[in-house]
Amino acid sequence: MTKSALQIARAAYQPKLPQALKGAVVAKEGEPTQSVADQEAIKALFPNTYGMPLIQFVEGEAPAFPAINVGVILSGGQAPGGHNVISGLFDGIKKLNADSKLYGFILGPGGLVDHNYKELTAEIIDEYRNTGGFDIIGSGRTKLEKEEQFEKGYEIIKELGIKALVIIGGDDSNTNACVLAEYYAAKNYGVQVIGCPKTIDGDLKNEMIETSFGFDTACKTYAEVIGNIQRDCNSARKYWHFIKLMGRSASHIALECALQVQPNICIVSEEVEAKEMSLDDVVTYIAQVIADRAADGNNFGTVLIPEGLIEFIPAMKRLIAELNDFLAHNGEEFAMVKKSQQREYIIKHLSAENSAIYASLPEGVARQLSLDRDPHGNVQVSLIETEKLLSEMVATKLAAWKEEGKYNGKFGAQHHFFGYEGRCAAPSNFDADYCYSLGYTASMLIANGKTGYMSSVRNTTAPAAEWIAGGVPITMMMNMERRHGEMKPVIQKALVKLDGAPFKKFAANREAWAKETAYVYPGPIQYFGPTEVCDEPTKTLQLEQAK
Ligand code: FBP
Repeated sequence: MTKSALQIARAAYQPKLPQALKGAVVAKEGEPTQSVADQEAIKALFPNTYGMPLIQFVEGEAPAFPAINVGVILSGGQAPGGHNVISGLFDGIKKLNADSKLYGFILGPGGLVDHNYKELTAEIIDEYRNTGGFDIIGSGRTKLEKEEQFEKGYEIIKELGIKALVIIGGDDSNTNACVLAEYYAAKNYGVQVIGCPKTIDGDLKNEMIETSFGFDTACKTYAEVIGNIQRDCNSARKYWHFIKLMGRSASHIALECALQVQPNICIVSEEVEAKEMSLDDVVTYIAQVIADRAADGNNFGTVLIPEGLIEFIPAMKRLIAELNDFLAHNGEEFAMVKKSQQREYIIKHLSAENSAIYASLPEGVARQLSLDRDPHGNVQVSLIETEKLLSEMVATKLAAWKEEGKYNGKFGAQHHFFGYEGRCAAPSNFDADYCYSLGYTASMLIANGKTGYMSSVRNTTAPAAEWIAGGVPITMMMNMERRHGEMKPVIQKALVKLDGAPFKKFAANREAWAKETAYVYPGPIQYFGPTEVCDEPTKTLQLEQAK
């Protein structure tokens, strides 16, 4: 395989570990824990894994450890640093005993069920250290939730003599990891299950999990290109750039990028919902900023849009809910309708309120809303071109204002969607270190016989040597939520908090950023150089952790 010069140099990078993990490690147990809500219900569902104590690893004397076989799964969307979680896990179990083995299940949780795996040897691991992507074993979105899947998985686990399984995933995958840990514990199968917090979306975080891995690198990658666009638009001064950013429901990525680049506009879905804004309110807000800048002679700017926005606009949410229901029941008939008549078909069948909203949408967006749902029955928000929807509607409003003499600028729009570009970027130093530490910590949780825990590394705004490594019982992060019409135990999703420091910082500055051209150009991620350039955590983490 031909490698770039950076890849070759980067392979030699030794990720930093917390001081406590550098030598022999012992587990210090804290107080028993409780779930964040619905304690009785969660306790009843997880009798074997509920209430376990928090774990912190400290330096100490560790006994000799027998060789163990461990399995690892990458679950869901890619996030920079996944390969380092695996190399940290590999180095950890090898340090415990050089005869330990690591097996990777291929293409996500489906690999466990289908018995599709490969042994990850030192040669393979060395090829992937500090690289982006999940291609070492691939990833997938199969949900591990049925008893027959757990039993199929157990067959191969037994065959390979696997003692512990590490599931690297987001909130849903870690919820499933916890259900699996409980199942194997209840059956006395002697298989431990450990989770690792992954997702570029940044929505798997809480008191004990400061950030999910990949968020740092993905945001820095997007912020680099948004910065470049800002410099371009400040040079040509003729375009408004509408930039949609990945992140599923939560607006963490858009907010973090806004804090890094100081755009003219950033929409935060959670605020739109809290203020019960309509689509027209959002369009009016954007158009007003554009008109105000035009009055100052500035016919250019940037608008950041979180990809989940549409679902947070109350009226759109109602429309999508009815569409989901309608398509679930009439999907076959709908598929038979000629493409050119599908729009009319939907308009005819929806309730009056939703039909009117649907009819008012630009054709392309209306079509995207009626496309196939994902395996969980959700609209695939990354396929909806919200950036075009907003810019078209803004253009219409500005044209009307022009007629009324309220606007006399020129409006030219460019559209971008940044998502996949950042998910497999080579991990920043932060993610390389954080991920390696998470993987290494997972090996220590395994060595200490733990199951149903998520690997946790805290104090992450301090230098890596001062990070605190340990484990958090996954049940501690759970509450009951309605999913597909049933109450289910799930890890609470972290949306942007409007009273949190990152949003407050943005809200305090946005008026100035709208009017002035206060762009910041973060430039590309740096791997070699001064620590303040190479190791800086996200603005979100810095603001959240500032005591
Ligand atoms: P995870 O939640 O699995 O980490 O995935 C994150 C994400 O990148 C979202 O931001 C995005 O909406 C989605 O995956 C896209 O999914 P797909 O890769 O299936 O197109």
